This record gives sequence, C-alpha cells and structure tokens, in this order.
Amino acid sequence: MATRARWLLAGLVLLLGAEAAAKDTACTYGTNCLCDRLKKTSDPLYNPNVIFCEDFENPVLNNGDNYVRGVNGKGDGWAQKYGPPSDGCLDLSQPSGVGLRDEGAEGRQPWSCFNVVQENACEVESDCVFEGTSSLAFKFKPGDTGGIVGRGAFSGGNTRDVGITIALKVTRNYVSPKDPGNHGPAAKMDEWGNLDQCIMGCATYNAGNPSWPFAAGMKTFTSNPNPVVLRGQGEWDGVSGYRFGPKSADYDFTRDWGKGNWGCLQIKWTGWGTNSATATYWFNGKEILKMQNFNMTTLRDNAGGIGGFSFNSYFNGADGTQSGYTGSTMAYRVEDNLVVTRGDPVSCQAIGFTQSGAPTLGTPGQPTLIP
Ligand SMILES: [Ca+2]
Ligand SMILES: [Ca+2]
Ligand SMILES: [Ca+2]
Repeated sequence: MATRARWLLAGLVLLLGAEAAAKDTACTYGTNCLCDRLKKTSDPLYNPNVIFCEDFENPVLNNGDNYVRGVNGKGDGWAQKYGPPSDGCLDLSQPSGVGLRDEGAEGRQPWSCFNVVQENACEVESDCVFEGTSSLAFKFKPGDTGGIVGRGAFSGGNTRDVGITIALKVTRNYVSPKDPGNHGPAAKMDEWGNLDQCIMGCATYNAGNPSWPFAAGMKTFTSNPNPVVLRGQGEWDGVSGYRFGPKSADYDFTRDWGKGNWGCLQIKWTGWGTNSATATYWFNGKEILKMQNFNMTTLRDNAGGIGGFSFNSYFNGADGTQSGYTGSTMAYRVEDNLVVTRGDPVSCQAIGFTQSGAPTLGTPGQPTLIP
C-alpha cells in the first residue's frame, strides 16, 4: 500500500474510532463492544454514570443450546448471570430440581423462551441483531405467556435518578395488542424495581392502546401521586396505581415505529421516591411523555429508589390473563444495547442509531388506559 494511502487509512481509523457505536457493526467482546467502550476511560463514549449495561455480546449468554437433557445438570450462562427465568417462561415439563428447568431457557430448544440471537441466523426474519454480533430475542410462541427471563441489578444499589436507553424491535409477524380485532391481549415490557413499577410499558394498560407498548403503570401508592402531566396523559386508579402513557399526537406505534423496525427508547426519572419526582420519555429522540411534581412519598415499594429490573415479555392472553400469545407463528421482541445511568440517559447515537430527522406530529387522539 502506498504511503499516502496508509496515512489516509490511519486518519480514517482515527475518525471512526472517535465515533459512537454503529448499527450492524461487529465488535469483540471485552474489547470494543458498547459496554466495553462505556467503561473505558480513554474512549470517547466513556460514561462514569453507567450503572448497568448489556449488549448481549458475552458468548456465555448464548450457550443454552449446549444443554442436553439428562446429561448436563448445570445452569447455562444466562441463568448464572441473570436467571433463573420465572413464571410463564419456565417449562414445567422439564426435569425439576435446582438449575434444571432454566437450562436451555436460552436458545433454540423447543422449550426455550428466549434466544440470544445472531444476525441472519435466528428463528424469525434476518435482521436479528442491532449492534455487535448478538441481541436478546424474547420468543412469542402461540399460546405461551412467556414471562420474566432474568433480573439485572444496578451497580451501587438503589438510585433515585435513573436514565435508560435501549434499542427495540418487534418482528413483522408479531401480533400486537393494538392490531384490529385483537384488543384483548396485552404485553409487558421489561419491569423496573420490584415489579410493581412497570414504567417501560405494562400488560393490560396497553391493551388496544395506540401508545403500545409504552402505556405504563406504577403500583403501591396509598394516595394519588398527582403529577403535572406536561406531555402525555395519566390517571389515578383510585386504589393504589397510577397509569400513564403518550398521547397519539406524540407517539403512535404504527406511525412512529412499526413492526420490523429498530427504535430507540429513552427514559429519565429524577427524584424517585420524593414529593417532586419527574419523568421524561423520548422515542427516536422525540419527547413523548413528560411529568413533573410526581408525589412519590406514599409509594410503598421501591420508595428508596430502584436498584434493578427484570427482562420480561409476558403476554396476556385473549382472555386478558393467561391464555398466552395469540399469533399463529413464533415472533420476537428483540432488545440490544440496554444502558442504565444514574443521571441522563445516554444518547440514541451512542448506542448505534443515526441522527433522527425532524419529528412529525400526527392527529391528536385519546388512547384509553385500560386497567
Ligand atoms: Ca449486541
Ligand atoms: Ca442463542
Ligand atoms: Ca441487523
């Protein structure tokens, strides 16, 4: 290679090295994947506020297929880090005993309820990975509720200020709770705190809701937290719950996201547990929800802040409770680059999205927050 070309290449590498992680770019676990970069002080992406990061690049998270029934007897890599899965995600037809039923919960086994997937080599579609070499795919199997597949803990324990950024996708064959004629089912997103704080989007709250899947709910208040809702809508359930979500003018699944597309969700809470908490949500960089003066002083669970979350994909059945996923073929919800900070959420660009264009507002609407 000519000297001049080498210099140009070196310059290009330097330029690229200064940029954020890029969608569909391979990386080497432990070296230059997103979570490696966020904690490396010499990296432009370094962020000392990160208290949880998962890019699903650790190869041991992807070893569920190695389980051989009756032979192995040890939990797989996912189960050791985040497991075991619980409720609807456990296949009770598998052998009972410690560490057995959760083995192979990850992978392509018929009883597996999720799969750490690789590009062009997964069970549904081909754009399986957002960034790096692997993503997390929750499986929606016909008639199966799915559920919690593991639990992540924040370093440093509870926090009252939390920023969340995540890349999300549902496959094109996914049957959404908002699809016509399918208003009964609803699905949960990942759950925060001790499960009572379903702040990313929650089951029956989002049944039939245009703001699916981000119609959310919190429980265990003894009185109405009564926030000032500056964008979106919220309501007290009169008992112990407060539910909230975007308005159609600001977010509509079909218009602003759509099946088969990757989207970037960012969430920021401050002052959790105080009398003046705030919450702001953005989708693809556009503000979709904003609440202030959220009085959380009567919150019973997680009053001191939140310290972790559960990976979840619980799907209420057509009966609204537990008859499971209503689609006729297995579908995925896929997640990648989940970053949690004790402060501002990292940018969508930092986790691999390109700068989004100017937001377009749709026709105002009034989605119903069904309990
Ligand atoms: Ca990844
Ligand atoms: Ca796998
Ligand atoms: Ca991809």
